[in-house]
Amino acid sequence: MGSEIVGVPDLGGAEEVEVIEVSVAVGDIVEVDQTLVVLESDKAMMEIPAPKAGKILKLFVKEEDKIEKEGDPLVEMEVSEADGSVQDQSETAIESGVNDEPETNDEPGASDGSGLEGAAVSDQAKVESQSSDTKAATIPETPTAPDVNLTIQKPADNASAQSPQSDDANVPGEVYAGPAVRQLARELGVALTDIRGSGPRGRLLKEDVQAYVKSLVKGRASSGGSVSSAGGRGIPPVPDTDFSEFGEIETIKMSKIARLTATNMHRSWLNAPHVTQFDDADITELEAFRKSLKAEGELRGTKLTPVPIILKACAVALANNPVLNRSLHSDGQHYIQKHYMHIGMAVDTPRGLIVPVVRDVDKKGLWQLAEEIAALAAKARDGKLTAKEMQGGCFTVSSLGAIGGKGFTPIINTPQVAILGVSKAQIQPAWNGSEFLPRNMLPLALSYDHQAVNGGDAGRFMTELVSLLGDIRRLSL
Ligand code: CAO
Repeated sequence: MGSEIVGVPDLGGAEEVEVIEVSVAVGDIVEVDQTLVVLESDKAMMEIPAPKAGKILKLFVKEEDKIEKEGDPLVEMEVSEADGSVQDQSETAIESGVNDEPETNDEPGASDGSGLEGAAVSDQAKVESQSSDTKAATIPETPTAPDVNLTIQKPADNASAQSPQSDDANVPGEVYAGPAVRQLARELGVALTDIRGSGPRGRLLKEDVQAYVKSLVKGRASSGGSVSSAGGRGIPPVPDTDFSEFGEIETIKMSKIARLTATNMHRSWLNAPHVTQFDDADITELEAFRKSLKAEGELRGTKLTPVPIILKACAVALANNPVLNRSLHSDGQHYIQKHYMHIGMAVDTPRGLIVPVVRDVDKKGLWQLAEEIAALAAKARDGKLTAKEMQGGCFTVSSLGAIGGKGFTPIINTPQVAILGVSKAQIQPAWNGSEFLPRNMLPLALSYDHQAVNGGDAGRFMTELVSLLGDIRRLSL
């Protein structure tokens, strides 16, 4: 047994070097390459690893100490005599996405104009030290100059930073993490930039990576594993919060419908790139017509609300714009064009949101639709819908008209590719070319899946829908 002092290595000209972490304590048994101390300069972060296995006898530095010069002692270790060789500092490696960093780009976060700010926070583009200033000019016998891993924190400005292997590329901002942590993150397939560091100055520790992965696994499990992170950076989970710290709380069990709705909304939101298009339909004449049918409705025992008329208009607009009556095939190569016109209708019930489907809307008259809608809504509220009555929709209408609001962006009921959100109609001044007139305007919002529907398709559908609702005689054309 003998003792050995691990000292400050060649700093490659770095200035204002500070101890940001002492990773061991006196008495610790350490493995070869285990991090002893972490230094940070204006340019880089350096992990000082144990050159050999052994026991920590003495610490010469503590966190926030300033390093005076190369060779200053950091740690004294007890090591086996048989293993007492001093390591050659020429093995020093630089971990960086860059080779020759121009001085002008030294500020963390500085843009290089490539749009890849922060991309050099790469742990993959490993460059063995070749330039003379990164090698030790003199290797002191004692203290030992260990292998040093230097992680450059500043942004890249050359092509090497754009290595497709870089898990941090394209992500602005600094990442304070040593090579071992980066290695771990790489092995686990997580991006360092998604993880919050709990070490000094926000430095990422192995424990942070492990805790992050645990939380992801937990998040996936609780969402029924429906969240796919394949090919992307995954979805950072919302951290658990103890709300009782801030006041009185109560934990309420979600109903099955609420849980299903949450899963379906989450899946739709994540799978369909949503675009929402807005317009207002002038339903002044429609409303006059509807009111004129009130007495007849009473005789029939049916009330004609705007919803059956909106469904009918949607069926006509869908027939003329069949792109919105499609679903995407799961093979990613085909569309499935539907030649039937079943339209879902969102119903607000005390147990949650339910969407019964009105079948063959295109083939039915307004009174029949009104009856079916009222019957389905009643069944939905009473919990008496059959599974079949909720299946097979091509498109959905969600009407909040009776509740209020000027507009909302509905979430598509996938695998459908579009949904219409209807808000409360209101009298608005409308310009007829010579004067403002009070008109009853119905706000509409069409959300569509931009994988299947283009803006032009949606625009044509919406324009036709507005025109149909503006003059319902057109429904019969
Ligand atoms: N603007 C102004 N008034 C409207 C309107 C609109 N867009 N839509 C309906 N109304 C009026 C109706 O004309 C009726 O008034 P009158 O009695 O004076 O004629 C009144 O509001 C009540 O209508 P209703 O709700 O009984 O019937 P409906 O056919 O309009 O709606 C249904 C049926 C099932 C769609 C509705 O009851 C419902 O549940 N809506 C909520 C849907 C929902 O929750 N969507 C959100 C999904 S995402 O969370």
